[in-house]
Amino acid sequence: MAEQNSAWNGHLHSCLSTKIRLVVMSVLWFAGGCGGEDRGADENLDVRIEFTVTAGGLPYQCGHVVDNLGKEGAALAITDMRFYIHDVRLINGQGEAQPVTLVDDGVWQKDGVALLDFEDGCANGTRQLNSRVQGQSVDGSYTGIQFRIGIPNQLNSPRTVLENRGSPLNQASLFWSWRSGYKFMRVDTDSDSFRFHLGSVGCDDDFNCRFENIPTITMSGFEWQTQVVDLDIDHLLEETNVGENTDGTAPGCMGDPDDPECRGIFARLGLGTAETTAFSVRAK
Ligand SMILES: [Ca+2]
Repeated sequence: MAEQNSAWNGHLHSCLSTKIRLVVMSVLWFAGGCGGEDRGADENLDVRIEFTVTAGGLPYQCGHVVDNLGKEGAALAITDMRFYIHDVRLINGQGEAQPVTLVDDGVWQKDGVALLDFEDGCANGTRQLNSRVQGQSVDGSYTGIQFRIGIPNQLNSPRTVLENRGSPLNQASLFWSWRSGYKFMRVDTDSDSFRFHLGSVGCDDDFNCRFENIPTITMSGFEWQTQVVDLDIDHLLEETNVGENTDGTAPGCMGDPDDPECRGIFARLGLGTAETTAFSVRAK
């Protein structure tokens, strides 16, 4: 009986070992398959798209005072300047858009989202900077670009736990604990009465939002090898009185389209009927 048990145990052990090996091999095969999906079969073009931010006609510098900002010409230091983008596409001469598959890099890119970070920790941000997104696309000649600002709605949630998200989706300073969901773009100043945080607003528990506030930026005449995408803060704020906040509203613009401080900024980002004028194409 003991021998039978031993034989049976031996058979069970051997059988389990085989099964475990098969499971491990399947997992490895599956993981390899998943890794392979990062780069689509036809995606053999390595793409690097560079961004700049301009303020007062000069490259943006964290904490430096910019004169003549907004409708009334205020002087403010801009102390945070970060935004997420996703759904990056290059557009060819026939008007066809090819996705750029962003590579997870453990810091700036994850799950198809990239964080562009132009502040160096002069106030509440981080020392690290990032001004480019990297990925793969289908080989070809491209003359335009499209991308969306923010986080895809399916990655956003009032219950999002940042600790489990990985960088760059784990930044507490880019999350609205008081209203839920991510801050898609964060522009702070040294004035308590003006800051601009873009995000989805009016969302229910399933994150169906009255205003998703995810702008789509499309630009023609863009060649990624020789040109950059520039965000001009002067243009972003030019229709807004940044020196004074409307009574009874959040300081500056916190994503509510009905807030007078949001109207001009939303129009400049192409939210609504206008095309963006805050973003433009510049030579490298
Ligand atoms: Ca930073």
